[in-house]
Amino acid sequence: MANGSSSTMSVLSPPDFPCTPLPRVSAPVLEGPWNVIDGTCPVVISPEAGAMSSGRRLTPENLRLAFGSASVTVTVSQDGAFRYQPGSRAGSSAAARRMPFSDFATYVENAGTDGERLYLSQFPLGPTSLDLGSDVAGPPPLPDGSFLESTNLWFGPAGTVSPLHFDRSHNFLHQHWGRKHIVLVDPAYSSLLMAGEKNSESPHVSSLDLVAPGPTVDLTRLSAPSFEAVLEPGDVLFLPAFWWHNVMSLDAAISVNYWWKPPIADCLHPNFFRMLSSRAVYDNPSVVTRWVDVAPRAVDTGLCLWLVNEGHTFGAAALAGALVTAFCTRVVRSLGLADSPTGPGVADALPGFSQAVAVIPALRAQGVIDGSQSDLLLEWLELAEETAADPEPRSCSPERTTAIREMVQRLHVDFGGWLSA
Ligand SMILES: O=C(O)CCC(=O)C(=O)O
Repeated sequence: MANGSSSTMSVLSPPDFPCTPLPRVSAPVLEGPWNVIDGTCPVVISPEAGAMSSGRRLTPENLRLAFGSASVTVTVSQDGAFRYQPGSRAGSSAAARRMPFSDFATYVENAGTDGERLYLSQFPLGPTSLDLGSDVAGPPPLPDGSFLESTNLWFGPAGTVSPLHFDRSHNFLHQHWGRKHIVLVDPAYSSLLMAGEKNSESPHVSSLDLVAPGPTVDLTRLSAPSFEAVLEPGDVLFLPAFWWHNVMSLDAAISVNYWWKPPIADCLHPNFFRMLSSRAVYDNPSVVTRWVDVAPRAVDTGLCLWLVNEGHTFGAAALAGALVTAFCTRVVRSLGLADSPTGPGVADALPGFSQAVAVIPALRAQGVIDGSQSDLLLEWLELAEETAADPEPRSCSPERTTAIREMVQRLHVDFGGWLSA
């Protein structure tokens, strides 16, 4: 197994699921990186490929000059692993400390590899925060029609670990200084990775802890095939949305990452469908457009039809169920039928589920829908409740798949004009 780690870092490789080295592009990519990148496959792009915009790489000295003694908030870990803590921002641990950047840089350069560790993680860069200057190497060009959502700095000592998690954005992780060991797991194996509860703050975080004392990344704890790479200075990792990753700094390291919204076609994974069946989507199906780019479609029954035709029955059913529930809830409100439910258990129920069911006879009585349309909406509300209750996306039997496809088609034909987020 590839292991470019310094003597104090180690990686244990499992006998059953050996790590595969990540593909690497080193030959010049004259026609741009998107001729060699597939939006669903991770790849490392070497500096010789010439994919980055030209410019200098960041060094600890550059950062000292840029930040000076400005106060920064760094996160603190007792064993080097910066585990997600509910209530804190993504990727951080509960413990945080404010200190002058210059003190932090001195700490990074002198830190040992065990005991307490500090990390300046996911520090947003840009004109409204700290701008490092236009002569710093920028990201490779994004695909046409895509725009950067955020740019972040990661600076910490050797032995720092960002434990196994996924993000819902596409990512270029550019290594400026030092090396990082990356483990990646295909989202197809999500059910083996012990993801956080889907309605929690951390559905994107695995409770499988790969960090062993040493510091060591212990891949024998992983019951899924994985890819690995050591990012050297100048390397750029294309990390597709929804891929699981564990990142360990082998040296004092500086990286900058660039996140952008992925097209929905790159996101057809169980961990995305699981999010589609979460309460956030039932509350407001249009939230999906904050996560992924659904263009040229909208969040409507046409998108559900597309999903089911692509073979993603669970995702199609989850989204269609959310659209029907949201539609019925809107009607309840506009007809002034809503009484605000309170009491034990209400917060756990799907938003407006019982009210949504109650509105259907009213619509029928007013002649807005006929009997078979009323049955269809009721069937959808039941399916919505069932899908939302599933902790994991289920694969459906062929009969069930056919039945759901027919239900989606009927929904699209009968209610397509009404049901959009
Ligand atoms: O470099 C790190 O520590 C983590 C980076 C990461 O998780 C990301 O870019 O998504």
